[in-house]
Amino acid sequence: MDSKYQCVKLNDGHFMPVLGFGTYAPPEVPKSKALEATKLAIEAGFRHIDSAHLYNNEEQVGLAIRSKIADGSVKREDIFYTSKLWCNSHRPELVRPALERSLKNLQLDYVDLYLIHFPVSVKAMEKCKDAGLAKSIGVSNFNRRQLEMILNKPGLKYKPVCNQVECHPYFNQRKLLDFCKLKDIVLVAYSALGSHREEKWVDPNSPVLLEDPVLCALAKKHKRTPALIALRYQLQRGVVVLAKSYNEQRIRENMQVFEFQLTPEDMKTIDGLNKNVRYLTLDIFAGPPNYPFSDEY
Ligand code: NAP
Ligand code: WDT
Repeated sequence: MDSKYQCVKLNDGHFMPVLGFGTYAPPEVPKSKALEATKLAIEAGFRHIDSAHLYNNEEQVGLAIRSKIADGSVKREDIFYTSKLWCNSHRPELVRPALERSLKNLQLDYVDLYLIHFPVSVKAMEKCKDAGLAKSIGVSNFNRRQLEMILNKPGLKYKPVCNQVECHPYFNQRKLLDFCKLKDIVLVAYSALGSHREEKWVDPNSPVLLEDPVLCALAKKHKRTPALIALRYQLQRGVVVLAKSYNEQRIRENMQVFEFQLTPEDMKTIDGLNKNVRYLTLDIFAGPPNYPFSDEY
């Protein structure tokens, strides 16, 4: 059986825990909940924590991490913390100051991973790694063409270690996953549990992932929950998976992903659910060349 702190080795030699804690919540949720939930997540055994400048909670998430360090539960090096560069700081001279602002909010010396939240340029990110402010750098919401553009850049110093994208049984990213594996880039799945349906960017008519009859039947068979089936599916296909919850019981439940296994037939069954349902689409970014979601993958 898998160990609780299972990690993947990134292409720059650092390690990333395969289960991550998602910290985003809609703006109407009080920020104090991020503090509470992140502490509960660390207590439950999460060691990979995903946030971003955009989420406006780095102060609370940083406080949670530091308080679990202060009470002796974990050391800084036990935690893998991801932040992300938002679009308002894409100009090269704004990148490092943006990371330094995140670090100041967090009250941490470095982040483990710094992602470009939405497709643009890279050079200034490499300098953050060289300065030790980010142990690793990666990207998010990049399609294959955009990844290739980066990988083919003359003088590229560091390959992105990961591409964090929407990925779940209704949108399983098989082709992008194969491409990433070929290039030794880890695919990190967000909205792996079907995303925040209450948010304006999620189509209310889209099917509810965790109510899927096939996932429910598999949950019954394994005496688990549809959420655990959706998380386990990703681990067994080599995807690092994020799970957001601000609820103590569900935070604990999600750690059970290491306690059972799906059969190869179960995996095939879940593969069969793929049906091009993307929960996160952002029309305001539409238009070439940077909009990532017009290409097939
Ligand atoms: P998600 O992980 O798909 O979770 C969706 C909802 O599922 C949560 O609101 C949660 O509600 C519920 N849930 C959690 N565990 C459950 C369980 N065991 N049973 C039933 N329901 C459960 O949410 P997400 O925020 O879309 O994605 C996860 C993280 O990925 C984010 O928090 C963020 O860190 C990252 N992300 C990144 C991007 C990007 O552009 N890079 C985009 C989206 C997300 P409760 O809190 O009530 O439990
Ligand atoms: C697609 C659509 C990509 C929510 C929207 C990016 C929204 C980023 C989260 C996030 C966007 C966005 N989140 O964590 O739930 O930039 O608006 O990371 S977004």
